[in-house]
Amino acid sequence: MLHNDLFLRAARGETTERTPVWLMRQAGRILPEYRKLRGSLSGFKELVETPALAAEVTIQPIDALDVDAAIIFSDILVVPDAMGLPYEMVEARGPLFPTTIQSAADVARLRVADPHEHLGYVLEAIRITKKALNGRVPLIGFAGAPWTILAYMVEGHGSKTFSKARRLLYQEPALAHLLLEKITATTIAYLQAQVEAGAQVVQVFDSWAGILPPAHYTEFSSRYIAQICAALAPLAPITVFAKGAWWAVPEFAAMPCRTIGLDWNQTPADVRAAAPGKTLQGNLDPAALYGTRAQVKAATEAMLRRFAGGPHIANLGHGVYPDTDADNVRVFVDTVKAWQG
Ligand code: 1CP
Repeated sequence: MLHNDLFLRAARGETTERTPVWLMRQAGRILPEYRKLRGSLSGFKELVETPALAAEVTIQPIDALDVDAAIIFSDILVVPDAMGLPYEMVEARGPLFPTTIQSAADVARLRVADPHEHLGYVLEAIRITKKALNGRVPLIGFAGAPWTILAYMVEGHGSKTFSKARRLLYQEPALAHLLLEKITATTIAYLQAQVEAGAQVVQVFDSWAGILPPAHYTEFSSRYIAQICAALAPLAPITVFAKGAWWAVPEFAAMPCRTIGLDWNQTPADVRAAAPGKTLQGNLDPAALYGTRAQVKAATEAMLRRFAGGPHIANLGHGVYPDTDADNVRVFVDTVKAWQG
């Protein structure tokens, strides 16, 4: 039995006594207990691939910040890894793929991964986390959107422009679709397995949505997100967070996702009008947490007012920045909890 089911009810579109709150990237470097554990290991991958440790880190923000949901500690890049394209996490720089996808032969070599065989460590982390949470809060599973995963597989690392990945869409659209189909098949099986293992809500992160022009977004991203939503909707409520793709809201409104995540450039009233009936999640500017405590409180209250009039899950408009003061995160969380909208 869930002791605190506020997040789950809001994610199902039900009204709640107060607005639930969690933060994207809540498990990670903002918490001293995370940095301590991380420092004792060989690297990020060891943490992600050791289920008991991943579960420990997943629960840290529940203890430290008292948020209303846990998100399984993993990364979107475990999917290419499982498909046969391994990543490395370079200290202080981020992800790196030593080999990238450039040709039809490269795509042909990739497998549609079996989550039980190739991502069993995430599923085991979910099972351990669920047991340890013992119903305190719901657990969120996640995956990257196929377009964002393609972007890393083709580019090989983070980038401001992802110009290699975007070049592929112009020069070899059929090849891009073949790759997107393989990623989508893997992602659907992976999210289904996460739900089976105990994830109660799943979120799709399209972090690089905003670098595509709208027509390309429809063709190369949202059509695959729609397939994921159609496959998952009967199993669990789905959240779609597509950073920078404000113009795609009508497309998400037509999908069976329950919640739409907003970045900080979006206006909640506009999204409500374009997606009636959906729960909205977001969208405080992560940089607002660099303010004084009084400023954080005021900015959080202003955000809550903008979401009035429908179901809302409070969050930031993107992941919390690693150099954010954890005390200010607590002010954000406590302000949401005290809000009498
Ligand atoms: O040294 C470290 O500890 C590594 C930092 C780190 C962490 C804590 C990375 C590297 N990934 C993560 C965990 C992570 N990644 C979570 C954990 C759960 C939580 O939210 O608490 C999640 C949901 C992700 C998802 C993720 N990884 C996304 C989508 C969300 C987003 O922020 O846009 C993306 C784009 C990644 C790729 C990635 N992994 C790590 C970094 C630094 C990056 C971004 C690289 C880039 O800028 O391109």
